Amino acid sequence: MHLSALTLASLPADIHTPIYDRRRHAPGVVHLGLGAFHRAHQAMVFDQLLSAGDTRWGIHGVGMTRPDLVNQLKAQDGLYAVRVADGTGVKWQVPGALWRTSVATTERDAVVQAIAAPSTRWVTLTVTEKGYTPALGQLLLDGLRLRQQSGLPGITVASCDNLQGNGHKLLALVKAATTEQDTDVLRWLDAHCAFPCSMVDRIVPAATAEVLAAASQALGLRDDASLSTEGFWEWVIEDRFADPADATLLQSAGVRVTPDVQSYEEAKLRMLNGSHSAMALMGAVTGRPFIASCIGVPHIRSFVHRLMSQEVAPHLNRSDWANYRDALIARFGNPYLKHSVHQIATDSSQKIPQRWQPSVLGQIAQDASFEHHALAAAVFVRYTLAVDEQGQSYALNDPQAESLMALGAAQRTEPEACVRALLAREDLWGSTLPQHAGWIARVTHWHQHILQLGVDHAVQQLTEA
Ligand code: CS2
Repeated sequence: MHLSALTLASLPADIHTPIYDRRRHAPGVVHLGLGAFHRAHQAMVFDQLLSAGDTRWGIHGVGMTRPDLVNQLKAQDGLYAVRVADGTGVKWQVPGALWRTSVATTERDAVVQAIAAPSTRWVTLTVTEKGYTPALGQLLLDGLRLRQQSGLPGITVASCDNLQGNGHKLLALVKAATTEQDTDVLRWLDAHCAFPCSMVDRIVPAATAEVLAAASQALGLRDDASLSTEGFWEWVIEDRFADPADATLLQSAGVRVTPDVQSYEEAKLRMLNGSHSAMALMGAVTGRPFIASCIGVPHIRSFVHRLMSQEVAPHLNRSDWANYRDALIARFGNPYLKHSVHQIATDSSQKIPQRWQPSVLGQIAQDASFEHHALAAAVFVRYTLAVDEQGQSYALNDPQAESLMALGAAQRTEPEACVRALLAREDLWGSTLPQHAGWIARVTHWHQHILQLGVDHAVQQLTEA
């Protein structure tokens, strides 16, 4: 038997389940990007607000591309179990905030109607870095225009993707979709809608067979949509809401509301995500499957510690960065997470710009060393060969996969030309680094070291220096 509204009552008593009525009210939130992250992060914040009796936080979840996941969730009435596990213990919870589901590619009109529904007060998004396309701007604009034309109140549209200034980027995308006929909509958008920036954090790996098996054991029911996460979560959001009263409400659920999210965004993208990308690429090339297996290696751990302390922290506006760093290293080692390096290496071309570039530029401006980032970039070059150091091939899952692999293909025979060609890509490295002789020289140096002696040897040498 599956987890569903009907079987919910049969769950063991120690599993936290929704106690509120999930059918009487229309959803107040439309979420675009119904992946693992949202379901174990914001959906659990909204679950808390619903549990406190505020019926406006039910979610209409929209899968952008994957009908399989949406169908599974539909079959389970939007219910799924989350294992929250780390050094402090293991517990299971079934959040109940997901009330409706759609798939954007096949049910676009339903999504537009949902954005324009009278009950909708928020749209949240986790569509990944590569999801910020004109089509997304158009989808949101169509929904917002319909709201405006129906005389409905404005809403809060909150981007929760790992992009610097995500709210500004999203608003720009929506505005870029407008035409001359949209002057009223534009005026209404500016006056009544809010696009706050936000930083979200919780490590939520894509589910594995191990998690699904553990879920059916814990629940006594089959759950094809269960997830595993850590106890830690953070949501820092800019104090900019269509309904200003939402600030206090979100705070009551543990969300940090602040006038300035930028310093949190920067620290998180460069410390957590920057280290993640470096470890993921190292793991992919050395054949270590999970982040925990990478951080468990003393020289990789030392590399990550030094990357954050020496090259990232000097450019952050966060005085508690040493505590933040140590907490991150502990989180990376969480043995329950089984966070696949290939999952994090996915879309590296879209991630590297936010995660590495600002620290390297900061170091250059201060005439300081960028060796750790140069080594990470060299590992990225090696990664484009699509075969690990044991000879196992792997797929590059990236919108730029084809062009990256073409540029990196001959790196064993023409290493310098390949490094140059990959470092010349402004979409990854911006406009300064492709011209910076010192940067190119150091990446070339580490790349040669890696080809001759391997990633571990290079990391060891750098961290012992
Ligand atoms: C990861 C993030 O997949 C990735 O690129 O770096 O998903 C990371 O786990 C989250 O941002 C943590 O909050």
